[in-house]
Amino acid sequence: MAEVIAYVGLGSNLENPVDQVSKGLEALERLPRTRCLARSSLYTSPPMGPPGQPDYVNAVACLATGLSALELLEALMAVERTHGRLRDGTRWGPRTLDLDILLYGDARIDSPQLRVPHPGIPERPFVLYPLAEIAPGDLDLPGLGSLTGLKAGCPRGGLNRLEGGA
Ligand code: PH2
Ligand code: MG
Ligand code: MG
Repeated sequence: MAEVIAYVGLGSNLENPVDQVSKGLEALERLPRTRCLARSSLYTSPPMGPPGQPDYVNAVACLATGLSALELLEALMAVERTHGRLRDGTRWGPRTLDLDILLYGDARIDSPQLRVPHPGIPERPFVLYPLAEIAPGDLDLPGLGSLTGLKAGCPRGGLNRLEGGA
């Protein structure tokens, strides 16, 4: 299969989030049939979702991958499990490491396992700003419009770039 450019969002707010996201970025470099083309800085962001959970550390990576979207999803879930990710069913609850496929080439996927582009992108500064840091030019997100336009409609809301990066 030809390589596809995919963007992956990383997030953590438990058990040393900077370390979780840094190690998560390293794990992406080791995925089969996949090259990591770019990684954003690390950012801190207030939690979106249930209150009373710690702030998040977030980042975005750009991959060139020969994996299908579902193969990539499986591989990302395997990495989450090695980071001790437990799924107790709480929506948007705290997590050691979350790896989300944001974009997979120009694909639009709406299946029970996977929705691409990730439907939360327009309202998530912790995705839009790191994505804009590494995306070449003004990216068009299938069905969602331009990255510049999406960013203009989404205030940073407490998002902070961490010095030193990943
Ligand atoms: N991820 C969530 C829920 N809430 N909030 C922030 N700031 N960053 C995240 O990555 C995040 C979140 C569900 O995946
Ligand atoms: Mg997520
Ligand atoms: Mg997820």
